[in-house]
Amino acid sequence: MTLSSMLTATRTLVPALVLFCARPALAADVKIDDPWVRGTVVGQMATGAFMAITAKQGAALVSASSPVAGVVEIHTMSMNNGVMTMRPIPRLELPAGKAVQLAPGGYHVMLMDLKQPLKTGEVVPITLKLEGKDKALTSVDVKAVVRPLNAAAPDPAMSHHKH
Ligand SMILES: [Cu+2]
Repeated sequence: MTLSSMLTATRTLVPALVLFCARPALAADVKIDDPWVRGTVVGQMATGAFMAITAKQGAALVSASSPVAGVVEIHTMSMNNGVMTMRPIPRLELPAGKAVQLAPGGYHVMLMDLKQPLKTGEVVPITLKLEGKDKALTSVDVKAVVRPLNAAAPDPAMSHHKH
């Protein structure tokens, strides 16, 4: 049995109720900061979701899903021969106590097969599936706010500027 088929089997066997009950315990252990999604225009099929994830005990982000997207992947972005390319990764390690940044130009949750345009100010529900140190899978619900298409890297200071 491969690791991925084992994970699939685990996912299928764990009743939703158990995930629900496990959430309050995990909520204290995983902190999601500033989740947002880059807005899209009509006809655009994909966009990125960004946030900072801190797992107190250490964990790994193994998958994600959202009702607005047919396919959701975890991506990394890097420079290859001077070209920015992104590719899916099977898991994103979250070292204990360290804030892992999902930000433009780097790691992101890729929302693909979008069912409708995402307008500024809308809230996009995203469910993150995390694997704990004990290999147990838990879901964390995130509400990501849609920011304008041209939004750059998250800068919390920006929102406090008054012009
Ligand atoms: Cu991507």
